[in-house]
Amino acid sequence: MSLRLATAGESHGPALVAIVTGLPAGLELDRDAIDADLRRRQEGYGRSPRQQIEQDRVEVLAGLRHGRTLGTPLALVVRNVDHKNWTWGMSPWPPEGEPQGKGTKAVTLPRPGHADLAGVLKYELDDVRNALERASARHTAVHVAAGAVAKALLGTIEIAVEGRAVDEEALRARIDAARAQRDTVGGVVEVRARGVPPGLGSYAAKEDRLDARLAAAVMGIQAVKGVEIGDGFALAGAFGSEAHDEIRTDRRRDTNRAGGIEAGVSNGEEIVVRAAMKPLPTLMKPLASVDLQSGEAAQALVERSDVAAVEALAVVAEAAVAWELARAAREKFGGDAVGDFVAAWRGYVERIAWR
Ligand code: EPS
Repeated sequence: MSLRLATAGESHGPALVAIVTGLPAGLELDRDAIDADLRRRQEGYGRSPRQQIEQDRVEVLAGLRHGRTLGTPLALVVRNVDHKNWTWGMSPWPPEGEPQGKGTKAVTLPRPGHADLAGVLKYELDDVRNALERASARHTAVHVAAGAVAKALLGTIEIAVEGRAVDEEALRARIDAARAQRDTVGGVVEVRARGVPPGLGSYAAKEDRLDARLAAAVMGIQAVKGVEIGDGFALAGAFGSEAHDEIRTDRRRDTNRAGGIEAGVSNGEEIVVRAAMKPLPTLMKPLASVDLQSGEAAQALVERSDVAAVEALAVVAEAAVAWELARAAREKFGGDAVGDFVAAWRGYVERIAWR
């Protein structure tokens, strides 16, 4: 049984869309819980005025009846309220009438660090907007909605996932300093998953390894440049005697340097994933670039943007980790109905006597 996610949507287009397949039937979803995660993603310190325009809410178009999944594809939508200012500029069909609102002029000033230059070269675009709209982290909203569904599934087998920004106070001071200098900053987030039984993921093939899958899921989030599991990079400088988590007679550990994963398989300890986010590439004091139309030196595009989105990343990374753990749990415990899924999990944790 395999959980799959497909998404679509541009930052200033009509809506963001996700289709989730592979959910068991009978899973109870809570609209308020999904919307609460969407709100958490929007609330972080240092966000752009865009977050006052958007009031992200999930709509469900298919796969759910009276709050329970049908075991059929689940279709989720998050509307872009700001689209009302871009109806001409981001019209899916050739726009009618005079150009009006935002996005009417082609963008030709690629920002170092964004998708702009690689996008126009790769896809033969004459407007940077055609690259940046999909590359935008706006799109993470719908991943958070899907992550909330994954967390509901994980909740049935007593797994809880939580993300947070590391050193929040220092981070906020850095954000204030960056804003004053019309600059941007990044930061580090950490996601912890409690209650993960031993045995999710597999060492049988590298693409099955849970750490590889979590790293890919988190690295796939906009602006993430580094991911570590447990003590990660610090382990490279440690002696073996300082690096591993000794096994007690009850098969648990007193330390968790491995971050809950050994040989690509969960070991029953808390899973700990950290991600490093680079500073955002839209600077109000722009970096050097080229005007793609004239070929002349120019300053990069300046448009409304965030100073930092680290606190948002904590929520998005939480969703990504939850998604990947839910996928691994579906593979291990299967089941067409949620009761089958839970029964398989219960039988397994009883067999290995794990609590
Ligand atoms: C983003 C640029 C900004 C961010 C956006 C991501 O958008 P805008 O230019 O419309 O202000 O606010 O993030 C979101 C809209 C969001 O909901 O997270 C970018 O270039 O990646």
